[in-house]
Amino acid sequence: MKWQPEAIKRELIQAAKDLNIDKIGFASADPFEELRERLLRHRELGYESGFEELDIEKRTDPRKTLPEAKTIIAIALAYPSKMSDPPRSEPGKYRGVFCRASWGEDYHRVLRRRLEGLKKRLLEMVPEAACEIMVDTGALSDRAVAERAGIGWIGKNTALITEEFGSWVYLGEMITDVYIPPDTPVTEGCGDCTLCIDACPTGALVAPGQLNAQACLAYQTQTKGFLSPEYRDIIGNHLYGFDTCQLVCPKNRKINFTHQEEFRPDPEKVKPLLQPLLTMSNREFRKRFGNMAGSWRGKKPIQRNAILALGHFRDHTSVPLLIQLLQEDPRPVIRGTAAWALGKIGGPEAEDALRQARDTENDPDVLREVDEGLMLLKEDQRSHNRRGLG
Ligand code: B12
Ligand code: SF4
Repeated sequence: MKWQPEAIKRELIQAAKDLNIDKIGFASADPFEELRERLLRHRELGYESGFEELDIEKRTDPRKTLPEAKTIIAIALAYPSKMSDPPRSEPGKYRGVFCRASWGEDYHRVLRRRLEGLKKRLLEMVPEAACEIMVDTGALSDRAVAERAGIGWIGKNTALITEEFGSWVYLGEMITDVYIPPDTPVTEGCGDCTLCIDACPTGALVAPGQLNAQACLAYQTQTKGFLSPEYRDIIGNHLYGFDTCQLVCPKNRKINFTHQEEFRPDPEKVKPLLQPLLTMSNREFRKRFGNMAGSWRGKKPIQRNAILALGHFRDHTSVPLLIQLLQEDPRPVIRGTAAWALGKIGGPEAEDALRQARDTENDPDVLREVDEGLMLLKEDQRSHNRRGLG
């Protein structure tokens, strides 16, 4: 039997329900002309993160991936925004946080499994169909696809926002050469609201719907080198990703869907104690965090951010550990960041260790951080004296 396009669509919508997919939409596979212009401007302005596909033609023309492409099937899966029983940060037991998009099992795997389920159903109907699945790491803009497929609309914070789940959704798609009637985009918008733009601590939302990714803290938590000084105080205890522009959004108010079991957070993993992170072996890291989306950049950025967080909390109990890192860690980024945190925390042991490092350290980047640490200590002492505490 030959399936008609409308019937294929109906069957896939039913399959999506059976597969526990929260939203499904269908879009034509025509090139994304407006997006191409937007991406070119974005690149010229230096707003890219470097994590995007480089080839703009490939990013905007599905046929560069699948030459006979006719349809893109877009899906969205809701993830939780709240933890039921979050562990508390307390002196000596301070904790870091992973963003919500890193809660539970890595969403790339989860969405891919769901899309494989849809592909199987499509192949039962059209055995000769060609299909290409993408989740995040594919060439296309998942948001632009989801918008065209009527899954939601793009907010001023650049997120794809759905009516039911707010922006707490992951996106994925499957390009196919099978024609399926497309859906129409949603017309809702932000109206006069500018809460996300006002709340962004670095001004990364340079215009409605336009993000300078280089200034976005979500990006900055994922870099592998030293964190630029301007972000060190605002990064707080964020170990991976950043949610502020979604947390302030009224479209996300009271939205917390926990029905996707894979995304339920393990509180000890997504809000882990900071100090134990610093001495973790690669093996321990992979075992504990390897199945989370937030582990994709490896152990070093997480450890660097954990050190910054200890500095942020001024956790005196972490001084011996930070001194050990400053003296022994083979990675300059870790030694240097430890020096900065020691300067931030202060105290005689921290000062001695920094002075000693001044004589023993050879790496120029680390030496710069040691000097910065000593300067922070001096500033702190001066302000103590001014307040009559010295
Ligand atoms: C690179 C990247 C990043 C970079 C840059 C993000 C960015 N906004 O450009 C960094 C590391 C900063 C990042 C952060 C995050 N990311 Co990210 N990221 C991506 C990735 C791989 C590519 C995005 C990209 O090409 N950006 C360039 C911009 C120009 O394109 P775009 O955002 O895709 O689409 C824009 C255009 O379509 C444009 N547009 C089109 N028409 C029009 C019309 C008008 C009038 C306007 C104004 C704009 C406009 O607006 C869209 C939104 O910016 C996608 C996966 C993918 N393959 O698409 C995930 C993705 C966008 N990220 C995702 C998530 C969850 C996040 C974080 C929430 C994670 C976190 N908590 O830290 C944050 C959110 C920060 C933010 N406000 O964007 C989800 C978003 C889901 C959703 N509901 O929107 C995606 C889709 C991954 C997925 N498959 O689920 N990310
Ligand atoms: S906070 Fe306001 S402006 Fe920003 S995305 Fe949400 S509704 Fe739009």
